[in-house]
Amino acid sequence: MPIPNHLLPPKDGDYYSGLWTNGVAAGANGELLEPKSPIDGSATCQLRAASASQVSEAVSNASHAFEHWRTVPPPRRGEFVRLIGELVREHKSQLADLITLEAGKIRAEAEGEIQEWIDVCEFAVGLSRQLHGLSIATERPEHCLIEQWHPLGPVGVISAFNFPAAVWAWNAMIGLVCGDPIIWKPSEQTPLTALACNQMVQLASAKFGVDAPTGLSAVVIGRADVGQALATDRRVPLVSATGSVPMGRAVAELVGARLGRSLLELGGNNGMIVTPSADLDIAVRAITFAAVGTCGQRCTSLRRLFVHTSIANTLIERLTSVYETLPIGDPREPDTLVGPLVGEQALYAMQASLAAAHDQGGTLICGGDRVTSGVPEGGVYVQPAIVRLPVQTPVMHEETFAPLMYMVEYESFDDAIEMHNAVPQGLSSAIFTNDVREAHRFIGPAGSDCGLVGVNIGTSGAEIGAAFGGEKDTGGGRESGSDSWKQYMRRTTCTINYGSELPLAQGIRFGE
Ligand code: UN1
Repeated sequence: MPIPNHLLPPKDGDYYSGLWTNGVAAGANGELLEPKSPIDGSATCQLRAASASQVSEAVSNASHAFEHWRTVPPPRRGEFVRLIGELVREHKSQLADLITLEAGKIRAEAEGEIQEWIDVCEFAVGLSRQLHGLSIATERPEHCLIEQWHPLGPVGVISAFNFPAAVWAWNAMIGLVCGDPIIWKPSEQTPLTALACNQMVQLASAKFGVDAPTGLSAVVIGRADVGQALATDRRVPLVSATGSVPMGRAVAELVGARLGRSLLELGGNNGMIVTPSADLDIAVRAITFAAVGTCGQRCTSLRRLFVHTSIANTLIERLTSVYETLPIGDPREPDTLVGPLVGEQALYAMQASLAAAHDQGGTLICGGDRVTSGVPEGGVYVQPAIVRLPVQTPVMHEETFAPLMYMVEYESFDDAIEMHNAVPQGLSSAIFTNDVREAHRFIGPAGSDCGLVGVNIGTSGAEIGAAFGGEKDTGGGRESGSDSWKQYMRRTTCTINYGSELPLAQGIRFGE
């Protein structure tokens, strides 16, 4: 697959640099990386990683850029993000090519991911005129009490391979209008996408002029120690991390130890309840997209299905017939719906979970085998699997990042909710029902314990306008829309005395 070179920064000899700060390659001196395309296992590029000690340089440049950027009026910062959005629209197709190459996403989903970036640009532009505080009633005469929001400082973003552009964009576009420079540690699996994203910001910077310092956007590509360096640096007041629970825990501990802020979007183990009144036509479509889309490699992918006994066999039959005809293969082909897993490790994890489910009394309903014919050689392709279990067993408490969905029957709605909530993770959830009582119980305080709760939709594919994130082991963070922007700013409570007396709060008299 030819890499669209005009999108990427120049190479340093044979290698791409894994360190970009102040708009230039800054002599990365870490190990040499050769990421493989999930499509066919071929090397996508050679890249010299940044070393942990080089993170400090990117943070210094970002801190310097912050000194100016925080003083630029927010709507003008919005103008900068508008320019980025225009460039992304222009390069949508080529950016999507890079996502397909590096993450193995099918075309429609890769374009959808870039659309998510465009959407969040538009949201951020509007937001740039709405970073509002409050005026609060004060108990003192001739006083004024207001809350303001100010830029926070350089924001560290750690992201995963499966959303190599959008997750950074949620953080970066919002952070930029809030007045914060962004230092990004992307996955080592998807460096070209990250470099191309950074190019868009640099191009926008060049158009925008001096108000947008080049240090506003940095990329530091490297191993876990690079993320640790970012998490440890006191000059980075907020670290937003998306990925596994162990990674998030490590980041939170490092950031917490220095009393910084972390924003975590970690694993999901998402469930759906399908009730007797469900519209099975749309349920089957929603389940299929949520369970097999992105080859089951979204944090919002559907992994646990709780189906009422009265409709379990019908639903399983309908799902099986859809699963049997799923076009699996090269994600570049327009008809493919299921592309590759990211690599061999993902296949082993899926096989291990299938074996554990079998040992725990599960029956394989369909799928689970590696596909070797009709797919590009060198990639890891699998048939999405459904396993039926008599009860929710320990394997169902774990997130397996693959197209593997467990199904358990229920009789009472209370049991379904209890099983649904009985896992450590709490990202996304859904119910299919036409019963208004069930729907409201599920979205109510004693219903789903997740951050994302859907009725008659699947668990994946959230819009950018609302807050995105989840509870429990998912980490509690909220990114993207709604009031998530507040995390990228610091709040000041200002009390202004415009009188000539000095009344103290709480009526205290002090030496009068
Ligand atoms: C992720 O998998 O980390 O809701 C993010 C969704 C996408 C984002 C997924 N908008 O499925």
